[in-house]
Amino acid sequence: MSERQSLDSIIAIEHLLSDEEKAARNAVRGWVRERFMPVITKSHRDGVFPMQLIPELADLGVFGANIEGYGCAGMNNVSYGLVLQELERGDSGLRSLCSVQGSLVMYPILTYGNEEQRKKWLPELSSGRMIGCFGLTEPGSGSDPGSMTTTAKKDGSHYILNGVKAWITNSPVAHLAVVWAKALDEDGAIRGFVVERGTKGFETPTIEGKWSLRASPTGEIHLTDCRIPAANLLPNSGGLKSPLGCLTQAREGIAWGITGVAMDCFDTAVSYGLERKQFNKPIASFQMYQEQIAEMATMIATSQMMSLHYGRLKDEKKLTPVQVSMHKRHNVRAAREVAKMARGMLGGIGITDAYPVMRHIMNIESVYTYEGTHEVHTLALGRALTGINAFA
Ligand code: TGC
Ligand code: FAD
Repeated sequence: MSERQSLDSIIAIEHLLSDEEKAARNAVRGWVRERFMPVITKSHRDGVFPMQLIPELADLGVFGANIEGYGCAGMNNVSYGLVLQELERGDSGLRSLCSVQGSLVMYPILTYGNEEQRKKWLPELSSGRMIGCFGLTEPGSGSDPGSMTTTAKKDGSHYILNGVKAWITNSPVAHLAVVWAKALDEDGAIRGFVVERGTKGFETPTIEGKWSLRASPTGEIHLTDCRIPAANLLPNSGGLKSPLGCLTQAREGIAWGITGVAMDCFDTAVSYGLERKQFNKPIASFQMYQEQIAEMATMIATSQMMSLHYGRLKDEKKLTPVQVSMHKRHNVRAAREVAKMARGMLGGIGITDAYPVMRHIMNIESVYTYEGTHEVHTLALGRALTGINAFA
């Protein structure tokens, strides 16, 4: 036997984190272990999010954690990334809830809203008293959101919204939705609107039959002559770049978060391999098992290093959308490979929920697709690196 080293000690980036960053990460890591892990297997089986935990999440400061003011924690982007990593180590649905709330609902209200709108909604959202959702995708408009058909028609001091949004995280439980629509009185320019639950013509049916992100509520948004006050228009939104700006925030969080899944799969496979014996030896002693451990460790190291680098760039306000595309594309693919290896390394029991790996594998399929599919980010990078736009 030789001395065992931790993956953290080999990656050796701990000393590059401040005490504040480590404290934010450790607080969420402890909460996930003590409060979330005991309930996630049943939540996943039942296909429900443990809504009773939302006040505790708000107390941890995870909603809009990188926003200053309005009751938000005001963390830097590295701390926020580490928080998302720890949430997603628990379950991608848990990280999704926080990503949508912070990056896709609070961020557009902060960035494209006026002060009155910020004061009205941001404290409700940071405290978890309100849950929000983000309606961009439609049944006929996914990777190409510019082709959306949802419309907003000005009618005196109101707008009338019509259309259907599909695949919307949290819509069945949301108190409000940030909805993107083409404004008919502005030559079809895309604008953002806040629609509150209870408004006539606003329905949010659940999408049933999901085998991925089972602990995350996903639904549609049906807008049928839905009449909202004109004051609910986000006045500084305009054009496809507004929703895409929100996606840049959320994609960066996903890139950080998904490595938590890879870390959980790695830890599970290493522990299992050291315990489980075949041919009178721990299976971790076999060369092919060790090769997979080495591959997984290297992918996690690369992902973490990329996250830290891009997190620091974001804190310097230098991070660009194409860098975020590379980050999301790389880290999600790496986690998908790590999780697949871990599943095989657990043998038969790996297909059950006795271990978290199969649940992570199922979840990753959504993460691979949402917030820009793997192929969309490939082409975003291809466009930047060649100057040729393959989407056009
Ligand atoms: P394109 O001509 O490239 O851009 C239009 C305007 O937008 C600007 N822009 C961006 N701005 C900020 N961030 C980005 N990532 C941006 N990408 C582009 C661009 O500069 C331009 O501005 P301007 O001033 O010239 O008007 O637009 P395109 O129609 O060619 O589309 C490009 C493409 C395919 C990359 C884009 O449409 C895209 O990203 N498609 C993927 C759609 C997507 O990701 N949907 C996600 C829906 S939300 C979701 O999945 C939530 S899951 C949440 C969870 O549970 O965690
Ligand atoms: P399509 O765009 O039809 O793509 C199908 C396939 O074709 C993909 O493999 C894609 O990569 C490929 N493809 C498409 N265009 C090209 C191209 N030009 N070149 C090469 N390949 C291409 N949306 C929201 O607005 N809000 C949410 O909260 C939200 N939450 C979601 C939660 C879940 C669980 C899921 C699964 C999705 C969610 N989405 C949400 C929607 C998500 O963003 C879309 O599913 C995603 O953008 C892809 O769109 P699509 O499903 O219509 O697939």
